Amino acid sequence: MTSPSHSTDGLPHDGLPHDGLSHDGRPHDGPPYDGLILGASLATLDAAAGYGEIADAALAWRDGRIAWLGPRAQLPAAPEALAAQVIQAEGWITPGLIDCHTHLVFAGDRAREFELRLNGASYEEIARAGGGIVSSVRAVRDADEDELLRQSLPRARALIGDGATTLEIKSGYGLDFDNERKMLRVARRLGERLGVRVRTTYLAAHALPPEYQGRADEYIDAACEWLPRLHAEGLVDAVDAFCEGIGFSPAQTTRMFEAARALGLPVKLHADQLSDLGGGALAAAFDGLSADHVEHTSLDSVRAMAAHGTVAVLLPGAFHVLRETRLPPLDAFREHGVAMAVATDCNPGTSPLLSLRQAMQLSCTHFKLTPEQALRGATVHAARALGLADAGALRVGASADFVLWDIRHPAELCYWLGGRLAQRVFCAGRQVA
Ligand code: DI6
Ligand code: FE
Repeated sequence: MTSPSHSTDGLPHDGLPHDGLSHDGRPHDGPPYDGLILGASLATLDAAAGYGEIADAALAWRDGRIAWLGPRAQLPAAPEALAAQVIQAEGWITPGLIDCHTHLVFAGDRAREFELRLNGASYEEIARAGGGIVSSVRAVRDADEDELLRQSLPRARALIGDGATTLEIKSGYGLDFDNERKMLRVARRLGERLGVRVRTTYLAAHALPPEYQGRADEYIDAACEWLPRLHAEGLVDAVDAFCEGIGFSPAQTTRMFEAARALGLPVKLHADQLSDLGGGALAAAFDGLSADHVEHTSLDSVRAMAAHGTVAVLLPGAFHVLRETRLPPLDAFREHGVAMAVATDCNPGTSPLLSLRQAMQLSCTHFKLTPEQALRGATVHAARALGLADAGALRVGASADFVLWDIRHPAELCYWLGGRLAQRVFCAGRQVA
């Protein structure tokens, strides 16, 4: 963490308003644990490979953190003596899912544009009809903060109901100071309202707003100038850019990243989605947390990412919706030991995807990840892509973020298309769905 900053409601800005983590020292007169869940199998993912299965397990938490886990038969005392809340369970418990790349704060939708496209309209015709990314910018600018929150809440609830306990949320449809700020404030408020961890990412370098047409460098100057002001309000956890022919150049991206580095903020990048501009290597050069999309990433970039520990975030939702055919360099990532995360990219244009489990499913079908790799990609590796040390795996001391699933084997998480598998979702020891 960088400076001690605060969210819109003056809460600590790690995104966990009710985490109970600051209650250390509070005398506990009652049983040692706040909660205990018994009988399910655990997939801890707490080792380099495998699910980390513990059959007929028990998991206990206190003050928002996992306090004990293991086979139920090894519990140190009778369950009722250990926790006030004892839950008898069946099925499997995994770490809470981590959606490490979303644009879920937006207004309106682009369903009509989707329909026009399938009726044969070209991008130019859609743009002339007021569609495309600028239509989302217009809708965000027209909505006040409460309205933007109201429209974003059901999307966040859908992701949480399907097992997500951490949401990364980007700005990038405001494209001016007040509207980027509004988006980031809404992201913080979503975390506070729903009791999940939210990590915000400043993505002013997403698209060129109409008022800066032909003046991209001036726009980047402005976006770099807004960043410290938003950071001072505790609204920014990381910085991202869309480095692409239709986005911003590597030089412009570099300037944005330098502004981030000056504030000690980590960076991530929309890299090599439609063409290879060396985005993977650029993210790595700034010790980036992640390079995302990466369909066109070169072997040089893969090597640079491996050397700097930059995670490759796979976004199969956009790949699917855009009917892309160029696969990310999956074998090279594996060969060079680049961790692969999986995320929804939830956005109104290219990935209107409201289930991280569905993204995992798509990563198996399109990118041939195994179900175990996909689950690791939406937990352990997603945590790394956000710089989170205490989430993503079930282990003593980690945040008590976990999901009880109505399944017989973890592969089912990637097997079913749709449906409701999450029975209970806990974030920092509190039930959030
Ligand atoms: N890549 C994407 O997939 C989204 N943004 C980006 O840089 C698309 C955003 C949109 O079309 O609204
Ligand atoms: Fe994206």
